[in-house]
Amino acid sequence: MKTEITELLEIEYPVIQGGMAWVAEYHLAAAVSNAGGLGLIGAASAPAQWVREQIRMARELTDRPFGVNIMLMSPYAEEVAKVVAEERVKVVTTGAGSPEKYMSMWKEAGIRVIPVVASVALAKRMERCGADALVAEGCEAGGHIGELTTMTLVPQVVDAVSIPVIAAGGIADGRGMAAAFMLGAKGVQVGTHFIVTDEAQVHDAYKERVLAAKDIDTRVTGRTTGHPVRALRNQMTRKYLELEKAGVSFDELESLTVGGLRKAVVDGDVVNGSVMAGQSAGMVKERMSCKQLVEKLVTEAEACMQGVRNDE
Ligand code: TUI
Repeated sequence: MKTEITELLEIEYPVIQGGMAWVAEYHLAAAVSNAGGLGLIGAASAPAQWVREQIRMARELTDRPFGVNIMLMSPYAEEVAKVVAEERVKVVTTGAGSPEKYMSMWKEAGIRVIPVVASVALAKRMERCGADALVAEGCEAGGHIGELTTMTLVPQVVDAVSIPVIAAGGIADGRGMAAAFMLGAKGVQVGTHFIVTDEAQVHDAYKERVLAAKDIDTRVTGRTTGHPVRALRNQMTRKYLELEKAGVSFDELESLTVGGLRKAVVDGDVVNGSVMAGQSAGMVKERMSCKQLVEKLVTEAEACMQGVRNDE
């Protein structure tokens, strides 16, 4: 399946795995890249040395291109930005901010830079400062989100820039992938479904919670604090939303979520932890390998697009 994204990234299929904090480590990234997509190591809030080790371990498992996602709110963002340049990682994606100040360093290192954006304004700024492509992430996604849905964000970003756009948020099967192409995207980024893959080093309780999720099971905490985060509902989200409604301080709210993602992913505490997942969790019903998931997405999307043609 050739698109501007497969050409740019030198990959087989235009499927990028989300750079999910704690979930996207080197086993997952290498498995997705070996399956013909683009695997990402999620640097999240980890120190630079951890990221360097992850890059090197991924290289032991795959000869194919993979990337690193840099979470720009991380206290280590600057050091991690240098590490990916030193290691000459093939692709960098960024989230939760603007990577403008690192752009020239990355371009000089020959890195393909793909910022994740949630608005047209940031998309245009990123194109001006040299981004090779963009991920337009709608608020169906899990974790830290913007305001617009994928359905409305993707076409507006596509119209505003001339670099290729990858759609993210709410995409978990070939129908979603085909729909993204209809909106003008040249690839998709999938997060939630990769959580339940065999290669994802995620506590089984987290995987089971995603597999059991119903359509209306996600909640967004932090809308009032300026840090909206989507996760599966549990005791933590219930408490957070109650306190948020009562107008308690930012620090008090934050104390509920500190270390919460680690608690869920590593310890399997899906009651008090932060079980980040997108709205597509309701469609994720089956465990499979990364290879099976990438191939399922592509085969279904192709069948979908063929079906549309046959209906004409
Ligand atoms: O970054 C994400 N998703 C994330 S980051 C994350 S780590 C975290 N952990 C605990 C609490 C909070 C975060 C979990 N999920 N997605 C990409 C994304 N970026 N979504 C939205 C944005 C975004 C939002 C505003 C990007 C830029 C922006 O404004 C920047 C500017 O300067 O205009």
